[in-house]
Parts: sequence; structure tokens; C-alpha cells
Amino acid sequence: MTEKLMGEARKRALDGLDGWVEVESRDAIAKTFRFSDFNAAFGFMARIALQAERMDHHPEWFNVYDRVEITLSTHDCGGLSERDIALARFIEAAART
Ligand code: HBI
Repeated sequence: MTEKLMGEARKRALDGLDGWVEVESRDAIAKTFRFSDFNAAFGFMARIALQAERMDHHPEWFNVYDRVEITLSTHDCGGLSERDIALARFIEAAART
């Protein structure tokens, strides 16, 4: 069972991310990414999809043209876990390439 990220470990993990915000209505983090066009946005999503399958950890996301809104949470523990932080780090790196 995946453990919820709490206390100091949670604070440290969130401090290490760039621009992710805690969602108000539930225990999750979110970030919106903008690209030059749909092709760039979808390429980004494709790279994340392949990694999500490898990690067996999947984003909740919404795409309109050049915008991708991503929410990360771990359903197995009903909140934020290290698995979300690991995927968020991958997503940040994917957005830079
Ligand atoms: N993705 N975001 C997220 N959270 C989960 O708990 C999760 C997942 N993908 C697959 C997965 N869990 C599996 O471990 C099973 O629950 C199917």
C-alpha cells in the first residue's frame, strides 16, 4: 500500500517542485503547461503517457490545443504520495525538452 506524503517529508517534496500548487478541494497537486501549438502539447502528453505506463502511475489531465492541465494524486492512498512527486519531476523534465 502506498503511503500518503505528510509533514516535513511532504513539505520538502513540494518545495523541490517547480510551480505545482496544492488543489483546494482534495489532496492533489496541479500545474498547467503551455506550448507553441497542439503538436508540441500532444508530444509532451505522449512522452508522459509512456512513462506513466512504465511507472504504473497515471495523470489526470485536460488538453485544449496548446494547454495541458495536469492533476496528480494517488488513488491507492487517497492523497499525495512519493509516486506523484516522481511523476511530477518527470513531467517537469519533459516540458523542458
Ligand atoms: N495512477 N494516479 C494514479 N494513482 C494510483 O493509485 C494508481 C495509478 N495508476 C495505476 C494504479 N494506481 C495501480 O496500482 C492500480 O490501482 C490499478
